[in-house]
Amino acid sequence: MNDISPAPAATLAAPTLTAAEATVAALLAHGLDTIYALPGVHNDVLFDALFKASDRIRTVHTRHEQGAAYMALGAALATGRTQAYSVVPGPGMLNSAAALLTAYGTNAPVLALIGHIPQAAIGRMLGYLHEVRDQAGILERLVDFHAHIRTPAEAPGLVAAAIAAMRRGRPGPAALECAIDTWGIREAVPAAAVAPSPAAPLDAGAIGAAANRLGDARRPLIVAGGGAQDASAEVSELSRLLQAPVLAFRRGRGVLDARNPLSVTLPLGHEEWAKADVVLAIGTHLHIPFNQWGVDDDLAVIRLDADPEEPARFKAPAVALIGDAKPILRALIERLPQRNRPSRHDEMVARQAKLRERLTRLGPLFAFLDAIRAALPEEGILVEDVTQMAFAARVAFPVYRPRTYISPGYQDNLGWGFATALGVADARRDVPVLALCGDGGFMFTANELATAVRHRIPLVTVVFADSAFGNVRRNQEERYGNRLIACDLANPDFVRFAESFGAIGERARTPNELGAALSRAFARHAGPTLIEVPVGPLPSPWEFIRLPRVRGSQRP
Ligand SMILES: Cc1ncc(C[n+]2csc(CCOP(=O)(O)OP(=O)(O)O)c2C)c(N)n1
Ligand SMILES: [Mg+2]
Repeated sequence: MNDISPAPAATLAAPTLTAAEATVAALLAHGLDTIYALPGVHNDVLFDALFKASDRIRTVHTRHEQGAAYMALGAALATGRTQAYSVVPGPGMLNSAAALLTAYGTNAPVLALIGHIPQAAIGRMLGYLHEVRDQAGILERLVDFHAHIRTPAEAPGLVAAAIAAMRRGRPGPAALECAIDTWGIREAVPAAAVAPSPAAPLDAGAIGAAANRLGDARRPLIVAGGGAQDASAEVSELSRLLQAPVLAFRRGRGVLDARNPLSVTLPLGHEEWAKADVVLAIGTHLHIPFNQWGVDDDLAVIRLDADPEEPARFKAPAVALIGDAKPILRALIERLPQRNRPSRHDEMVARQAKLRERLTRLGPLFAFLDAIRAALPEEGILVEDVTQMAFAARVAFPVYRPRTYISPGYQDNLGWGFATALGVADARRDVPVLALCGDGGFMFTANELATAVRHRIPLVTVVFADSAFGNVRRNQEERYGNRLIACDLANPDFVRFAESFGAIGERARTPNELGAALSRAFARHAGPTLIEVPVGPLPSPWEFIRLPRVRGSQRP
């Protein structure tokens, strides 16, 4: 992990910089213009360097380290660009760890800049402030690339190596540590090297094989995951040529516009999986289809993934395409045998209408989602927390564009939503952003309302307040003989809570009231708004999500 070639020797012309200044200069050279951060003595010199560069890089400080890391994560997921956060070692680093874990799970390029105890004391357990056993070892488990800045001269090279590693193969987070007494060392520093990102060569043989399989397919299906987000045009074209439905659950939503009848969520995707003969899976673990719906030898699964190890993890693929989805799909489309397929438009329109009819069984879940969709402009971004409302949204909320539906993916990390949405809204101040939260999840990072007010972040947060970890409560009711434990919640008055921070607070009791409150908030687009929606027990969305095995007999 530390196999970084040393930075080139400084020339006489190189300016003298502190390690902190060199690190900030390297961030700037890579186009970063914001750092989410919470200060402390270990990083004072870094913050001083950020002060001096504040005309070029904004420092957005939060009220807890998890807020800083989630904001960087949100900004990365919304933009696809590298984002950074900085926190103190030990407790600061650990406070940010769940966000780093979720950045790993969502392949988000988040760079963590973590302080450290004095260089000479590392590993000696002398009881220094914020000392933790083997901080590097902890970080190495959470990220793919980790390094330690030991001198100013090596800072530019290490920043460049971290950023290159975050883009190479399967993208993801990286961490750089620097000791309290290293940040301020001054020496000649070479100019910040900008990491080139060479395009990976395409495997023409594999692309040709995939094109032939798909061209011959009787009933092809495309499954889009987070790795397909930047290949929306290509996925859409391939879907049209093959008349193949595109299934997305969480992180692939919006890759194919939901207004296209070939765009499907789990219920129709499940029906398609049962009948498909060839599946093209793009940037997804295929976790639900493989583990819940089953797979057999009559189904040829073509995997396209940035991670060369991913395709064979569960079952050897028919064809593996390794690399970025966009150029590979472009080449695949060019190689696709010409074949006129009958349009599935009318069939899919009818099936979509039937499904929407069934989804109305979700009652208030469906009606509130409908009101949100009507109020949120098509370029608006929805960030889901882990709540019944979001579980329903995954199957019932239409998403029109890529990167407009932000989900924690397989971590399903309760409480990430509000702070992550703050990062989304900070990085995309040009579009409306909505956080969809339950009362349980919102309170994980509700303190960051202060951050939203301080930095005037125009986020609109909807809190569905059922005074419960409602999803947990339903499980206890249905599966554990109604033995309710640890699931009831005492809430603040969320409207007054928001107002006490200087945010706008509103209460909406019906879908109509919610729609009106949302329209007012989006029109204001200034500072944070919190809308409380008091609800009772909600209908279960799980019949649309937990679907039965339809292929193969073996359990995995
Ligand atoms: C970090 C984390 N802790 C716990 C859970 C388990 N969990 C999933 S949903 C849920 C309840 C969420 O409550 P709330 O946000 O109020 O939404 P509701 O279910 O009431 O709609 C819990 C505790 C989780 N997914 N992630
Ligand atoms: Mg709740």
